[in-house]
Amino acid sequence: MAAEQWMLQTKRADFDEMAKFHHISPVTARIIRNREVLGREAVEKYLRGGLGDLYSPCLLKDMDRAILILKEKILQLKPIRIVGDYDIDGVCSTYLLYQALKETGAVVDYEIPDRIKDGYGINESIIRAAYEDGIDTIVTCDNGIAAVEQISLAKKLGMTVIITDHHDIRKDDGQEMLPPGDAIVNPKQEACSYPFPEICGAMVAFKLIQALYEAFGISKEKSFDMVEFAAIATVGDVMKLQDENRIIVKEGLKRIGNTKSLGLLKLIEKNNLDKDHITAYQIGFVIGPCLNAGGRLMTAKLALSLLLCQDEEEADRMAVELKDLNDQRKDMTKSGTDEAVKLVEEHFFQG
Ligand SMILES: [Mn+2]
Repeated sequence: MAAEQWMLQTKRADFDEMAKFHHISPVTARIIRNREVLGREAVEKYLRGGLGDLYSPCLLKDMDRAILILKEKILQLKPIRIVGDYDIDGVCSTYLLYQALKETGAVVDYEIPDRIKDGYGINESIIRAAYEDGIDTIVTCDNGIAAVEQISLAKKLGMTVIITDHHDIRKDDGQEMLPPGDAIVNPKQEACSYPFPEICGAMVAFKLIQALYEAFGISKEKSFDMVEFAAIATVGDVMKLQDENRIIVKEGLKRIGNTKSLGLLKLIEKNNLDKDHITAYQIGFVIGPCLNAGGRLMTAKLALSLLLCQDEEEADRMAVELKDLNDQRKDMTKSGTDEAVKLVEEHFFQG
């Protein structure tokens, strides 16, 4: 096996002094410097950052509004519907919000849009169904920011809409095109001064949960109990592992073995992984694809049922089913690749 090659770019900095100050080797100091982590505080956070170093949820624009509205709706027992998405970030966001809202005593359910049938994100049929079901408030996660017409319809029908998302905002002639939500929590907004906007949808949801728990006097520790799902989504949605993302992934991986989700433990077990030593690689290439197999609506709903499941036998059955679905998808990809290689060879490389 070829040895790894590490390139050490030389930059003008006093590595020895830095190493001494942070109690690290000069080589580590140099690597950190080369990763553009600058300043003593940033370096310390990089090395020893923990959950206490996460940014305050209040730094997100509209967070206070979102919490004010949600708290009132929860206390009035108004029916709330979470609308997620069916990739890994959407599934984790939905799971997080659903668990947290239930914790606060909310009347809540969830829905995942059918991307193949209705296109990406929240759509008109979901809005109409929510209206017919007597839903008072819709909370989106990992989607919603682009749904200008759909949210307008929901408003016209008299519903309250809270948007939580992390996707880029569409612009028309340099103007941001924002949907008419009652609160829009998305760090990509121009008017939002959140220090690190490169977070995934589940992280935005996690921030909302932290603020909500504070409003309900629920301990911060309770929100930390769910950190593994923000970590799984951060890796699965391929976010840069810097700043806050690095902390959440580090802490999430540490805590995954103690997860409250029986379904997640079953999925780890069925894939023959060691729950106490899960790596980012295993999240990205084993656990993630199982929660996301084929990117189909059915799988997303099954994944959510698995994560929420509290029955041992049922969880076992669903974990096996998701693993099988992922194995099938892998086989299909493999035979598709083989087929493509064969085609190219026959058509272009005939001797
Ligand atoms: Mn996402």
